[in-house]
Amino acid sequence: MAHEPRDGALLALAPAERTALDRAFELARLGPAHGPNPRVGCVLLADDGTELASGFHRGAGTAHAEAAALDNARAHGIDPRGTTAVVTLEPCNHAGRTGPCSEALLAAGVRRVVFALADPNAPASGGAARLRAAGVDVVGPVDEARGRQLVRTWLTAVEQHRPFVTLKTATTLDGRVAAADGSSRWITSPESRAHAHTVRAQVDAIVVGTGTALTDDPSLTARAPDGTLHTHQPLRVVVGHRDLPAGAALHGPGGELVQVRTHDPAEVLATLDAREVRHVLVEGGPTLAAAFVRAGLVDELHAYLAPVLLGAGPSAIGDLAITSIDHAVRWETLETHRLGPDVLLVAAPAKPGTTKTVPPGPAPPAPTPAPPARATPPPEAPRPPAAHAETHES
Ligand code: AOF
Ligand code: ZN
Repeated sequence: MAHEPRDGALLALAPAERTALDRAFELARLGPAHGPNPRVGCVLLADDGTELASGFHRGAGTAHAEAAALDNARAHGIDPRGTTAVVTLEPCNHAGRTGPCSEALLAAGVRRVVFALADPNAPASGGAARLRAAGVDVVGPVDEARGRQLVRTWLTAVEQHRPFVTLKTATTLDGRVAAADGSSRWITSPESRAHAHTVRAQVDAIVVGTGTALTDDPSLTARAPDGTLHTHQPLRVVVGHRDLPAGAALHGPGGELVQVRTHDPAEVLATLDAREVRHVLVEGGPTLAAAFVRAGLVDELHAYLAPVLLGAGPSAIGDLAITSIDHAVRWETLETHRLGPDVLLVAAPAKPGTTKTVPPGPAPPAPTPAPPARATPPPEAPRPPAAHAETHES
């Protein structure tokens, strides 16, 4: 797609447009993190830069952010003609679950459109070109990095045709998930477990192997600390061939239960992709976790580390067929958070060539300091109360 030059694209915006873009990103985050569609925010500006109306997308089947902003304007008796629409994602150009935003913006007489990220979703893309062809002043993409970060799980689905995978581990300092006798309740702190539940409430599916399902009899629900179920319950996916007993907790209240009778992570993800699952949380056990790591199908690691030692017992990740440190699977730490006595490490697969082991010999020159870990709050932690009840997860 041909667009305006990217370098300095943000700086070329009017200050009011840059502020409006920040606000559009804030609004987008009020939308649900789960679901098939991306989070999108939109602000309508008057010629003098004042915000006239705004909107965000509340999930598949509801109005897109641009349509929500136009509706919001009209509901307040504001004529959107001549306004500038500032959007986090390129307006869509397709009639899907709702009508094309390009046409809605044209019909409303919007004069200028600024967007952060081009829409890579082929069926929906082309909104910028359509608007330009109709004489609208269109500027974008102006902030691809921020735009991609906001919708990263959805982008994985659009670009790689599979859900984004977060692997969760909850271990002792020596990487164990249970004692030698199999007892495992509880290794991590209540704070860690509460955090893990807020993550569950924001994903589309939780995936475990049959081994874990049979041994631990988990319910795999997203719960508040008092045990009440969150409004959104992810799909509960059990991977493997063995049947679950009729009385398994997984048959109890919670998200839909799906069994995928395979040991191939790619097949699991293909099955879930066909159901428009965008973000899966793999919770174990060690065999399934190892299969996802070996297949290169983990995008993000959430490692909850408790200050506990066991010295024996199964570890979080099974055999990776690695016999030399040269072949270690290395990660890049993105964030660290303190959760009561525990630490949560959020990591992504290291990019090739960035984490070579230091060869023996004289000490290398001191490295430039790493950028500071991102600020709290922890990822996917409960957001501040949203203005709209259905988007507030707790
Ligand atoms: C959204 N919300 O605010 C915008 C989207 O499933 P549909 O028919 O609603 O279309 C979803 C696609 O539309 C989505 O994948 C993206 O490409 C585009 N833009 N989607 O859900 C929005 N602006
Ligand atoms: Zn749209």
